[in-house]
Amino acid sequence: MNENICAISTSLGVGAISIVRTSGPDVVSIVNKIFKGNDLTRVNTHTVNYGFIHDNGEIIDEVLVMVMRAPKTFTMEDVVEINCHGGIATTNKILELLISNGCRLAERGEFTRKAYLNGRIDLIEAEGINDLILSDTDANRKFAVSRVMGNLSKKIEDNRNILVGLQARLEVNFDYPEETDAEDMTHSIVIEELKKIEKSLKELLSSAKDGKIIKDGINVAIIGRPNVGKSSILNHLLDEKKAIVTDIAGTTRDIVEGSITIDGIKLNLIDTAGIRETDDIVEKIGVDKSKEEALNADLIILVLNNNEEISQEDLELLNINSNVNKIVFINKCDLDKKIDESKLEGNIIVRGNTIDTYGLDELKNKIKEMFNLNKINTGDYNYLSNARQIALVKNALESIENAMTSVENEVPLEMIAQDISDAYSTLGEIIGSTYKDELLDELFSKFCLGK
Ligand SMILES: Nc1nc2c(ncn2[C@@H]2O[C@H](COP(=O)(O)OP(=O)(O)OP(=O)(O)O)[C@@H](O)[C@H]2O)c(=O)[nH]1
Ligand SMILES: [Mg+2]
Repeated sequence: MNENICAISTSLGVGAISIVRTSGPDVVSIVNKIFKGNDLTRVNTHTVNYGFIHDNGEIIDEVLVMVMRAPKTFTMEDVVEINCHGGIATTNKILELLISNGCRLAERGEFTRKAYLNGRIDLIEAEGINDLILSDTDANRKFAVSRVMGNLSKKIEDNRNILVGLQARLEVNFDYPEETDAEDMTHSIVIEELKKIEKSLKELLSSAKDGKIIKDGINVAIIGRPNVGKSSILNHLLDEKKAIVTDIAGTTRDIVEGSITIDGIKLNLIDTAGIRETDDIVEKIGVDKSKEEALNADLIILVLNNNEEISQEDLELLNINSNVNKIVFINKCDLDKKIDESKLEGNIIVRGNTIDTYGLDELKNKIKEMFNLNKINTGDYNYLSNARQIALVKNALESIENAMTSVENEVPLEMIAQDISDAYSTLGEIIGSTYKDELLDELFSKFCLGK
């Protein structure tokens, strides 16, 4: 923890400016050794200092150096950041000089890890920081910022506070049963408190899917028989000629992917090979892949041809994955209608074509409705954001439900206290009030270098 670390915090490439960051007890004097300008060991904290980085007198670059003394820094240690000219050679040279003067190259996420271990941020906030860096849509950015600002942490803390209050009140009763001033904890008081937590945790779990949609987007598999216009629909939605379109059935052999955003949410569009019985080995592999995509998607767009009767294959595709949202897009509506829509009863249907944009806006609107994108976007963004958090909330909920069952069965309150304490510590793991080194290694290994 007390080591002096350094890393290039901007992405390494050609750019106007790079930032090399250092953190640790001696970084001010280390940087001072390679800096020509004011004596950095004597400047005020949180100042920007103009000067030069040199290597035994040879000028390496003209720089601005930010000196930030502990504790009001990101890591709560002394932090010095060097703003140098961008480009690979200069930035690497400065990093090299820092290492030869006593810094160690930081591991992935090590600055954030220090910030967490020094108590400046909790684990949810740390994860939020990385998600913010990786966010590629506006919704994702808002979602990550909300966690960086501690909103989800507060929700978890609120529940922990109820639990700790409950524990304290129970303990007074166990320790001083004769104390007449102490509130007599009845089963009904305990159950009321537990119900509040149960409700809050259930809400967190049920809204986690919205968090996943914001973070990962919606995987949309466009499936159907050959030649119905799947690739044309993909191209239309992407507004680019990404997939090859011909009138030869079986044109698309492999999956073709692209993404668009609707209301700030990413749709990962997957165009697939037309599904049919075939002896062609390559096409068969493509067809198998199509079926696999249909099984893994969040939404299937089944494309049918308005100009053809519904075939047995179409009906089979209609039931390919009953667990997933589905929209039937009847394409080629510019041609004569031969399709018998009565066979599609009970399905969400959108009609359109890919000659003009007729139907595509409606398709997007249906997706918005189906996944409640308006609500997700106007929500509080306090969603659980990864499998770790979800698993822990599930465990905590299990302990709460065990406690509730025990209360209902009039089990002595002393025995219920253990479940309450388990729920409390499990919720603590989410924010990282307790942790294991392996967890931190795994979590921070996904971070960018220099963060
Ligand atoms: N009239 C009409 N033709 C269309 C429409 N959409 C696509 N087509 C034509 O239908 C043919 C097949 O289109 P594709 O987009 O390649 O169809 P696909 O479903 O991807 O076909 P495979 O890749 O073979 O499975 C092409 O000749 C397109 O120009 C439409 O809305 N109206
Ligand atoms: Mg195609």
